[in-house]
Amino acid sequence: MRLIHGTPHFRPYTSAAGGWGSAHSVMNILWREQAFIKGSAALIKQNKPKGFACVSCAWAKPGDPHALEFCENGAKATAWELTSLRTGPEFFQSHSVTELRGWTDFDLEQHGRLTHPMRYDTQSDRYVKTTWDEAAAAIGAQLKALSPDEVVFYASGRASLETSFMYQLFARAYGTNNLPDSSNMCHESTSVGLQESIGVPVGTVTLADFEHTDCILFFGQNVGSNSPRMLHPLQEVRKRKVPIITFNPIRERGLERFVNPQSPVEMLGPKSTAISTQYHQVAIGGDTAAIMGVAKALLEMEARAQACGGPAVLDHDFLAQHTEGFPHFVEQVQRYSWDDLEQRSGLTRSAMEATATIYARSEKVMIVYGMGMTQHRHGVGNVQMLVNLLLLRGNIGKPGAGICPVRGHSNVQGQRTVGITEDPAKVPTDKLEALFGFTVPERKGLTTVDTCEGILDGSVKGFIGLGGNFLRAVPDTTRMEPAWARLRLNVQIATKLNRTHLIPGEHTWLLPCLGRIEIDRQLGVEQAYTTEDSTGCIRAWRGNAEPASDQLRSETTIIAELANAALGDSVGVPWLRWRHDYALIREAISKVYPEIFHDFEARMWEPGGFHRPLGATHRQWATPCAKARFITPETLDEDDDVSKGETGRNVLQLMTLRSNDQFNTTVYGYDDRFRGVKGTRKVVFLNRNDIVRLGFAPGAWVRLRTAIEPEVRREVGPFQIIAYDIPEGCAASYYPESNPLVPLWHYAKRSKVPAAKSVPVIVLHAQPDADDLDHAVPDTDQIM
Ligand SMILES: Nc1nc2c(c(=O)[nH]1)N[C@H]1C(S)=C(S)[C@@H](COP(=O)(O)OP(=O)(O)OC[C@H]3O[C@@H](n4cnc5c(=O)[nH]c(N)nc54)[C@H](O)[C@@H]3O)O[C@H]1N2
Ligand SMILES: Nc1nc2c(c(=O)[nH]1)N[C@H]1C(S)=C(S)[C@@H](COP(=O)(O)OP(=O)(O)OC[C@H]3O[C@@H](n4cnc5c(=O)[nH]c(N)nc54)[C@H](O)[C@@H]3O)O[C@H]1N2
Ligand SMILES: [Mo]
Repeated sequence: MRLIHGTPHFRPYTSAAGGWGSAHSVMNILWREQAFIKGSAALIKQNKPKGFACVSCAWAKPGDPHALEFCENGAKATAWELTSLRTGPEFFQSHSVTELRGWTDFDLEQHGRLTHPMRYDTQSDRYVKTTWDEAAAAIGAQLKALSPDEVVFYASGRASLETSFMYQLFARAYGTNNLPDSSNMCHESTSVGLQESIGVPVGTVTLADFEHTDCILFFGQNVGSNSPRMLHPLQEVRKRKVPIITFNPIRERGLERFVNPQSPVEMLGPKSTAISTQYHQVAIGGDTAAIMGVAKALLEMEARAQACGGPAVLDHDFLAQHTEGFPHFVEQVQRYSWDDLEQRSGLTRSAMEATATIYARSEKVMIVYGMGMTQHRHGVGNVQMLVNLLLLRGNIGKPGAGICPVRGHSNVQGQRTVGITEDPAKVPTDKLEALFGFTVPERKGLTTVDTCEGILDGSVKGFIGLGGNFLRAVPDTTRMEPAWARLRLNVQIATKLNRTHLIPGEHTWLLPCLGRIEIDRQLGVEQAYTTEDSTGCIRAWRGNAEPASDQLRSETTIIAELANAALGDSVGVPWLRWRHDYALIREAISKVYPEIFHDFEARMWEPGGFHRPLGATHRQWATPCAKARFITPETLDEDDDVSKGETGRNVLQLMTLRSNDQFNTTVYGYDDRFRGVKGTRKVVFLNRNDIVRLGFAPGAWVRLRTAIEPEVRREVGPFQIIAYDIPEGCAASYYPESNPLVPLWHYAKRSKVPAAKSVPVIVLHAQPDADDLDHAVPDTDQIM
């Protein structure tokens, strides 16, 4: 079943990000989801005090919001949740699970919101209606029969602080630290890297810093699609003539030009704002070398300044007083010749010097970054190199400066703050034990990659998913699916049907929950809940739309009831009472984390919320040496995997990306407007010289095969080649379609984030599937 498409085509996108294209795209999805009236009413309250928090990304919302405080993709996420379409018991009666496995990600979710609790029935191969009581009792009994270390409690990053706190308490009271989450595939390289370097696991920049900064460096983050509300502060910054220097293998539209779709003047006039003042198309995985190059240029400038008695380029006072490891960093930088650095980064010496010149001239520099840095074998090293660059001129711990990881899911940072982590050393276990009268298990739990390994080897037998689409988001999906089917217990708390729900285990339950935009009434009282954004800002929200079905329960209620069924009153957590009044959960949170959450109930309603305290923002470094640390990678070329497989010039580095029409595994449509792609996702972007050199032509159908560990066949396709402005030796295709290419073991050292941005691949000739021919693209040669 295919619901949309139109004729696919590729045409270079020449307009700015935002603008009429964005407005048009929002109208389209509101109509398609039949959510025009409900959706439009909701959008007015999006990201407003007493309104609801956008369910899309984690970018900060201002305390004094604009009249319409949402972006194109936030509006799509709202329409997606408020859709009038439903996936109820009749739907499951008409479609077997085997049949549904043949549906696309788009078609599955497009069918609308789940409405009833469902149980998988093996005999009929269908989901059948069940009751909440039956589900809770059966799941509770299964959990009692399994040993705690065999069960995994996964969290995608949307659930509120209240739900997340309760969820980790449930897992730990049950007896395990198996609490993997989506950040294990995302910004874990940040949590590990920043903690080691500056003593905090999160970014130091707040929205206010954008008002003071005088230079922004932007690495590997696609702001136009993935955090478009940030385009507003960026536009303000550009109006002050502040330089923005971007490092990205491809020229992302949102990083080039922007028209604010909410400004009538800009929409009707010819003007757009140029975002990046320098744009460096670094090779995939070449950032460490590029930053080394910038540092090398700075050291050379410093030497010249010293020789002629000019003002210092580096902040020597800061380096002496606040840092450790600077001499070793200098040694390492000096080890590399400009030739080495040019070759590894794919940039010219003059590009790196041009960055250094602006950097040296600026007093308050911030660095913004995303998955282009963290999802590499050397993801942690990448993050630490960004810190090293900032430390050279004291750019952490003063207004307008700092490090700014752009988080993904809207509460992914917050769920970690309240204890969702596999590492018990990161939670105040003494407080949990004193308050709730149970012993927190000492053994470290499983991360996402560990969980996959456990599923493959059979040691993980039970899985509870608090949101997400685990089996589609993880690496090596072709290997994972058959193993997943051996799970004894599979419980999925979700809003829409996705592929993870369609590989049932022995006992499988699909539990539909309220979305964040919906009113959550408990004993007649509308509940509020809280989230933490990418800038460490915590605030309260309330849903404002009527629920999609009267059968839906809040995530908090569902967890309380499962915990009660599995544990009863064997621990001192009043699960059932908490379910009815979320203020009680907040009270518990503030007892466990008083430094962050004191006076929680009052402060959460402050306009703009409140910030969690972060030592690094006032130069108190919670590292073992009480200083900020230069941590320098020992080599530029840490990704030595290529030597383990195919070698030579036919191996390309593949990055797996999001289109402008998806939220992770949720596919809103088949267009990637800013990259000029319409009507298809089955494409691979290649440099024209590589296409010719490898004996292909634009528009050719190919398969991609992983070029490491050749004994395991990892392949995807057929995809069509698009000739694109991407560095030679690099390739790009869409996530999650290309996840089967990422070997499970191919993850960032130390953080275990799958290296989804550097997969060595080779390209093979292929025939299109019959179905694909209907959607073949006539004009693939036209792009860029
Ligand atoms: N609309 C929408 N919003 C989202 C999401 C979504 O899917 N849709 N997902 C959310 C989530 S969970 C997350 S984590 C974020 C993800 O947001 P991003 O961090 O922007 O993630 P990606 O789309 O994977 O894009 C990574 C960017 O890094 C670049 N890149 C890739 N490899 C390299 C490299 O080696 N070096 C450099 N310098 N750049 C590189 C790519 O060209 C691309 O521009 O967005 C969140 N927001
Ligand atoms: N190859 C490759 N793989 C990647 C990435 C990549 O760039 N490349 N990115 C990685 C990243 S950064 C991330 S964060 C992960 C994402 O991994 P996940 O967080 O596991 O996946 P999502 O696609 O965000 O989950 C979508 C599902 O969440 C459910 N859902 C939506 N809203 C709610 C809600 O309010 N409550 C509940 N209970 N359920 C809800 C819906 O059923 C929907 O189908 O993927 C990772 N995988
Ligand atoms: Mo993410």
